[in-house]
Amino acid sequence: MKDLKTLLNEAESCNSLFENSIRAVEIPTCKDFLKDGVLHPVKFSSMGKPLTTKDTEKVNTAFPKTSTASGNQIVEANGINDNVIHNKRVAVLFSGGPAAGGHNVVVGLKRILGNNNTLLGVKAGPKGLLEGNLFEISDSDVNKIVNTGGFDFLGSDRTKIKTDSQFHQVKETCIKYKLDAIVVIGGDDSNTNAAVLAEFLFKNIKEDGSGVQVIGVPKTIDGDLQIGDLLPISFGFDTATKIYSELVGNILQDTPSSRKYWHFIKLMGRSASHVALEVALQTKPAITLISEEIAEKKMSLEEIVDSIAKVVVSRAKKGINHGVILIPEGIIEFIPEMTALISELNEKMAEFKDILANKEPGEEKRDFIYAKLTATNTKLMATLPDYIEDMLLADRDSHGNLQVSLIPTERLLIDMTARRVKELDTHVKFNTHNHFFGYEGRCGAPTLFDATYTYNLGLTAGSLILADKTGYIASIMNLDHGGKPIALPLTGLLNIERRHGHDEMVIEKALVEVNSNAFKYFSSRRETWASSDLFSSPGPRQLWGPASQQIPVTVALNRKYTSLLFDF
Ligand code: FBP
Repeated sequence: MKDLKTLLNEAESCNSLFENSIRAVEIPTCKDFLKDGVLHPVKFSSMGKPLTTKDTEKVNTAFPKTSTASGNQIVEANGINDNVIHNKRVAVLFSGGPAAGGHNVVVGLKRILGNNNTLLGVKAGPKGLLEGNLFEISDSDVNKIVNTGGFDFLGSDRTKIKTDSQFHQVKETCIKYKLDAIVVIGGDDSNTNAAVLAEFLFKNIKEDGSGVQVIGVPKTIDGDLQIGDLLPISFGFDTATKIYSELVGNILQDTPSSRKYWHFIKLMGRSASHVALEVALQTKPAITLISEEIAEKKMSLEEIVDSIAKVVVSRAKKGINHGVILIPEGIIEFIPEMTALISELNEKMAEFKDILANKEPGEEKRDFIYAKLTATNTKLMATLPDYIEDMLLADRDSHGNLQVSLIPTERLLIDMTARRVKELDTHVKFNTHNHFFGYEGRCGAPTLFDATYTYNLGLTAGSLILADKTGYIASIMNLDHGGKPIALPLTGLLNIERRHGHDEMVIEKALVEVNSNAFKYFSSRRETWASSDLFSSPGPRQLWGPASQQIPVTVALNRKYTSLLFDF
């Protein structure tokens, strides 16, 4: 019999009772990959549907090799691939923010490539690819990481591969490690990078003149990499939103218990409000702001604050001096006057990048930029508190994105709402707390849905490589009946957007649509949720039992599934 200290020591390095139990959970597999119960790679055939955007013609000209090879056709799994070539050397990397289930993509890849091929892990994301920081992944590695959260097995980063010297470095890594393929597990920006790499590595990389295949896998907790039925959701969204829903549900349960606080909760999701909408549908708080609706209705900051304050006052009149308000992380970029300001700031910060690099953050940086802005924007900047101004002037990430997770919008809204509530009714009690739920949700152990989805995405990505495909992103459709492995041509997803002060070909972010089923259902219920406490507290995510099969509510509503459960 082991003593308690020995048992505690043995739990170190991700060996808690929970972690050891989840490793043993069996992962459902799409039937396309199974023959007599044994795992096999699949072959692909065209679904007869090309994928296009408004800029496809220009994209085809810029990406002639991959767009010609794929014909921008969507392909679907079509039978077992008995003809696979062996001895492929495949590298896999994580790119961007972590999302639960990434480890299972690696597990799926390793298992489908089998022992006749080699899987190499790239350490620390795209930067590791540039530096040639790769190692061979073993069976015991994948047995250790299966069903666990995080990206810690490999690490990740946000390096964008864009310069000639970086492309040259990637080529060197491919030659050094004799790579045949690279799998990029990332969001919209990382998959844009995958499209560029696929084109660059298409041929003349190896001695025989052949190229290196590149396959993308759709990851991001933000849920903004989704393409209707073809790519119902990015992985990590389900786990993150269930973790946030548990936390929000707990706070909701506290509010009528302690009866004295309004909680302003900012939820991660850089641009789109999918996370906020999903958590709202799972927990039903008094108020949820949806950035896309604010942009559509052209609501000013003052109007938003006024609408919140009115709910606070009307609940107070019924004796309800508490509530929860959900705020999407990226809201600031959708408020029309702020959109104009941020867009001008982005242009100016790109134009004066070198000068700004030598300016001290704070007053010096602010004064320099103030002088470059239009009068309207200078005036608007001056009305914002310093804690917002400084964050608007913080460095953009390497893809040109404003780092919205650093902007304390929840604090700004509390300050402004408090003033407005006083103007409306001086007797209303308005005690507040602010929270930001973001990093808590990205690395938790994947839900059964994310564990299953990612494993099958890994099987799909590996099959695409063994079928000699390049320039595709793996996907699984029909989540509610069987799951169908498919792949979308990356060039069919690219369109032209203004970034870093100039036009770039990128994958468009999928935003919340105000005419979607999920938004319409939310808007049909929100007044009722605002006027009384009808919240639900969904509790911790389950890996066993009936609740374990639940998929995101927004996905079920938008895809018109007849149940909330996935079925692989
Ligand atoms: P990805 O788009 O790379 O998946 O990252 C999403 C995200 O989690 C956003 O929700 C958030 O704004 C951002 O990453 C935070 O980034 P960082 O980890 O660099 O602080």
